[in-house]
Amino acid sequence: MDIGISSFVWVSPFSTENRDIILKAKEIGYDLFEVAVEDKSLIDFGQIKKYSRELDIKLSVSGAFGAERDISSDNPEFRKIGLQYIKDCVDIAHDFESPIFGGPLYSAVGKTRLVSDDQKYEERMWCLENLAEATAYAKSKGITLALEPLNRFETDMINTLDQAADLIGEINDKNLRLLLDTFHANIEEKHIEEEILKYGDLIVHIQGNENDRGTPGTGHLSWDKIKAALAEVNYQGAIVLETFGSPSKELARAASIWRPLAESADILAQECFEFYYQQFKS
Ligand code: LER
Repeated sequence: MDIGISSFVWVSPFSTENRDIILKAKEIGYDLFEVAVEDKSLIDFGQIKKYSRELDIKLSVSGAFGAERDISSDNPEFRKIGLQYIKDCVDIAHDFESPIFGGPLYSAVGKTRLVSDDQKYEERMWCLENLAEATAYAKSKGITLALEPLNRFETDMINTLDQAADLIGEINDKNLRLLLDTFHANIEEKHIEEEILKYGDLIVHIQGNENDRGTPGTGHLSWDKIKAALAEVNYQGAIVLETFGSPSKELARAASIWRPLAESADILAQECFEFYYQQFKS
């Protein structure tokens, strides 16, 4: 199992100027660096790819879905922008030789409303229409989209793996699969390990976050049960730390990160590596 770390731990938004954090991740011992794509214009993707190859560290790609990148929006322009953003990130993943592009593809982070059944249905139809096109595009590039349930405080659409599996089932394409973020699952699932056993064949990427989004292994997640369940389903993907060392423009209010979650990003990165390595690689 590859162990990785998200650019979000150190910076938001990630830019070419921050490329030294890739070196930090490599020096700590991570196998993989996850580039959170907030603003494409800030990133020289060719340079980042070249640098990661020189360092011999893998890359994965995650999305930042703000209000204007919403394939379920009642604003057709935002749906169009959201679909194009997913396609652009698929191209980036292809260029980076990342097998996946992951995130809450289905809606904007922070969109939480009590809406009528009719509106929910209409938004789901827009979502499915665009998700089908995005999945077909990802398939054409050999990339798998990894759909991430978020907790109820960050989305009103897909909170559980059951709901995600239903949406994936409606598209019914092997290039649309599941991203398990254990921070969100800790809020929405009764037993994370049982959901892993239930959907192990759909889970292609894991963001292994603690219950407080602090250092993994220091909170109350049942990591031994998670490890055993991943072994039982023969999980072959990566596990990546995704927490926020600094508020993200796209996700700030939604992710509600209002205090430091560790002594420093560097200490969090080091301590997470030590935990991940002991838990998942030794
Ligand atoms: C936000 O809480 C989150 O987990 C991110 O992966 C969403 O893009």
